[in-house]
Amino acid sequence: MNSSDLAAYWMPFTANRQFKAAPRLFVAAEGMHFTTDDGRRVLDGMAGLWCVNAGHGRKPIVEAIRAQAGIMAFAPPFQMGHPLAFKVAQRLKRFLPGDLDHAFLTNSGSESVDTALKIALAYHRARGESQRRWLIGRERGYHGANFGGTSVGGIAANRKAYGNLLACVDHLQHTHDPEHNSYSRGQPAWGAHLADELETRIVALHDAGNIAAVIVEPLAGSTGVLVPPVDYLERLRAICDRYGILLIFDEVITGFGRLGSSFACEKFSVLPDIVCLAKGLTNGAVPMGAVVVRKAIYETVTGAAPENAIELFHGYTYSGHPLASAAALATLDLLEDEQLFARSAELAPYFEQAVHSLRELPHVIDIRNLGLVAGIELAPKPGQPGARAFSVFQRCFELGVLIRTTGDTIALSPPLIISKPQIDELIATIARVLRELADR
Ligand code: PXG
Repeated sequence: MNSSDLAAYWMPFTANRQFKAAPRLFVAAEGMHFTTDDGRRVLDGMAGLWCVNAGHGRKPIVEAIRAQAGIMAFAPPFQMGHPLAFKVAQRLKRFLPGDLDHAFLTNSGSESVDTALKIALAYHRARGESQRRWLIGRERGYHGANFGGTSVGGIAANRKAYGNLLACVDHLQHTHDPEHNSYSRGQPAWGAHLADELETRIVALHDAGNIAAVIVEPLAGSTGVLVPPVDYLERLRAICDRYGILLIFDEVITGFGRLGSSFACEKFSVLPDIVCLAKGLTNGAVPMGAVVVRKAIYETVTGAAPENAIELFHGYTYSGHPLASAAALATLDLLEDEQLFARSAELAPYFEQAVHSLRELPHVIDIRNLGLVAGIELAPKPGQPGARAFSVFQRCFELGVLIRTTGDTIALSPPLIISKPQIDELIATIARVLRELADR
């Protein structure tokens, strides 16, 4: 494609002018690899964008989408239904712990987050506590790109162009302190006390009776992989319980096997009130998200409306889209049939050893990991934040390996089907590039 072919598309979260001057295009994908437009195979160290957990081009998913496209590609989701959407919700209920029993279907993580925030507000209103309007996020959190998610999100660059955002939003501190928890393997021992700020500052300032919900990523992905300290999520849960505040886990990245368990809430044995899902739900093959809520939330919101009335004025034309539903059902079957959550857990110690082997390499200042996700933080170039990691990304791509960088952190999140030799290749390529760039 020449530069005039590229001009019209305004690319998301991309340096458009830089990209269009030197484009990187994928045209095919299978298993652990993408193929570029010039025919090179690239090892996928990122599961696409944290979503292709079962690997690319998986036949059962492809076939399910193909078949459903021929049977019925669309059915109206409001006041009508089709069986597959109900089956997806039923399957999610089986996958998730406790009484997380009811799923609202969306088309992305961003829509899941905004849906979850609305459900939290509607729930308190249905209980006669409509003054509970404050939504509490966390610094460095990423909850998608819509207005609600941007508001509770804590990444400055994502917020600064967009004015005041939602009014009643506050943020907890993030959990990373290089002095105390750098180079942790798995969960850092330090930092549980940071959850107490919910009580000592946020509840003290706004009053619990005004707070609707707290939303966190159990493991913060986008900001550069921040692993929750031991006992941190447990403390958040306890404080929320004490004050009737809903706890929302944004599991858009941590769901579907990424942490070596089905979901983070299961891994950490902390039951949230609402879970946001997307990405791995369909293996990235068709856009789909879900918001799974505990029984009491569904029953309270639906129970507060008259029998024949719409209970929640919210939804999307493509909620529970037939192709997405078909892809989700095939994906959930595949994850189960191939026991990919267990595989992720089995590979995790090997992956941990491999990523921590980068510790002594040039520019590395921290390494963090859990399950099959890792962050390798590099010292920024003076005055050019993000530039160093981006040059590592570009060189790895030339050498046939896809990594993701965010700020100056390299994020790794390979498909759960990765083999040990492929983990070695991924890490060896990063090591080679860091050595090459030692003086730059
Ligand atoms: N919540 C979380 C925790 C996410 O990671 C979203 C919500 C939004 O999902 P959608 O499907 O609306 O994009 C995400 C998305 C990165 C990166 O650089 C991560 C995401 C998106 C784009 C880039 O790590 N995660």
